[in-house]
Amino acid sequence: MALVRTGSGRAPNATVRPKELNGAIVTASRLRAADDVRLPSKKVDRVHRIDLTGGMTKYNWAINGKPFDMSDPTAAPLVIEEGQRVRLDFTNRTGMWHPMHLHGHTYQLGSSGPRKDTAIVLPKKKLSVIFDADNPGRWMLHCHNAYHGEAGMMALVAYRA
Ligand SMILES: [Cu+2]
Repeated sequence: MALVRTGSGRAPNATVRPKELNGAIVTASRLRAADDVRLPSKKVDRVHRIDLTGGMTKYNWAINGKPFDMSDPTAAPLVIEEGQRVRLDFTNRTGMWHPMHLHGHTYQLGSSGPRKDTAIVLPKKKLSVIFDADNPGRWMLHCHNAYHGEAGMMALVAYRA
């Protein structure tokens, strides 16, 4: 437990239990995209498998078994093309949570789930997300646990020129 001061007032007793902690935890699977942001139904043009790999002992966090190479960042991009409907199939092969973040886009969880730019992939679980390739460029896909990202759990998503 920690105490964060944002103004005046007395610190609560160290045994305090905020009543919010007794509520239900809302997970993404219980959320739906609002009508005006839900992706229209469309055939998927490109699928990339994203296996989250590595572990705490060797600290060899990576994607598809290969740590991102900072000295050669464009060496092995996940290629997409403008206009494509893209699906990323995450499989977390590790024993830790990984909040996977894609720059430049928001993806949708399933056919009607929430639009997000970061989604937690639980240990030993799979998660598929879809997005429309509507923002040409080169974008990082990475674990938002910065220690994992810096260790190598990153990839480059690149539009074909
Ligand atoms: Cu991670």
